[in-house]
Amino acid sequence: KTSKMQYYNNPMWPGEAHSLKVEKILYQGKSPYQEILVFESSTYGNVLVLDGIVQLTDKDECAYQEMVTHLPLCSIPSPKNVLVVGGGDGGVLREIARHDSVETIDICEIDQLVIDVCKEFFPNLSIGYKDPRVRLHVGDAVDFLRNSPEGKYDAIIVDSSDPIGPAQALVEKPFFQTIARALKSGGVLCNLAESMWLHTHLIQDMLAICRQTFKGAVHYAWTSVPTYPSGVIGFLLCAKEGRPVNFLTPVNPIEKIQGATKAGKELRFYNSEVCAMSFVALAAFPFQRLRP
Ligand code: AAT
Repeated sequence: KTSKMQYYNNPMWPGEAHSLKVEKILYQGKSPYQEILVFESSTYGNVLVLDGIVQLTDKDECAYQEMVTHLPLCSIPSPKNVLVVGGGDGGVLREIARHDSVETIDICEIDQLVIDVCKEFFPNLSIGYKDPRVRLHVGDAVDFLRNSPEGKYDAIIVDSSDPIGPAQALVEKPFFQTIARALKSGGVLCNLAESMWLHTHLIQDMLAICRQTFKGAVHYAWTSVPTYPSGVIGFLLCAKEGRPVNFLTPVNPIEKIQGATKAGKELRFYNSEVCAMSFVALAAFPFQRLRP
């Protein structure tokens, strides 16, 4: 029922839209937080859409989930306690489970309906919930982090939606402060950080907040995800002071983790070279150069 004008009027990317051919609508519903749509596309497999925005597709989810997970987890020697914010589909859980050193995986997703719908239509992602280390918390991540013990996590991965709707508070300074508090010294954060083509100012604001909040290191990485607006997505990598962290050269490379890339469960996108490449600064978007 959405009109053409609405498609070109999303305030996050005014004047543009990306289209995928729909073969079949698989699910349409409304939770207390958002509108949820799942359809089968002709070229990208099943697609999850929240409030009119593509969150993932079977074809290119690997790029996003592998990067958002392994960029932080490979940057610390032996991650044990990990928290996922958002990520109700389970794809990030699936990727964290590749790390043998991990003992607990907490996930705080606001919307139970996203979890249920993904269990039905995205079995390759929701398989992440089958790992016995996973503990699911359904609720707002802002409250969850406010109440979480100080210094609990080695890594926090913020896999949340765009900052309009339930994820609005997740780009503001108080939220980053609660993340820093919940991290161990030398712990790391990987936060979804939008497109450098579309959200230059938002990224600069988030970088400024993070540079005040995380004294270890703050870096911007980006990768290609064809079904996200402008075809790229960025990540903010932040380290709490306490141990030197070099995000560009993994101290815990995925290639050396036993069982991480077992036959039949190979990674499809991330490796240590892709990691190094993702931090390369572009002349037009010199996010890394603001502070060495
Ligand atoms: N891995 C798929 C990618 C996502 S899903 C983002 C998830 O964050 C959604 O399931 C949403 O319900 C959840 N979420 C949003 N706000 C909160 C909150 N305050 N607390 C907990 N969970 C939340 C992201 C795709 C990015 C799209 C880029 N354009």
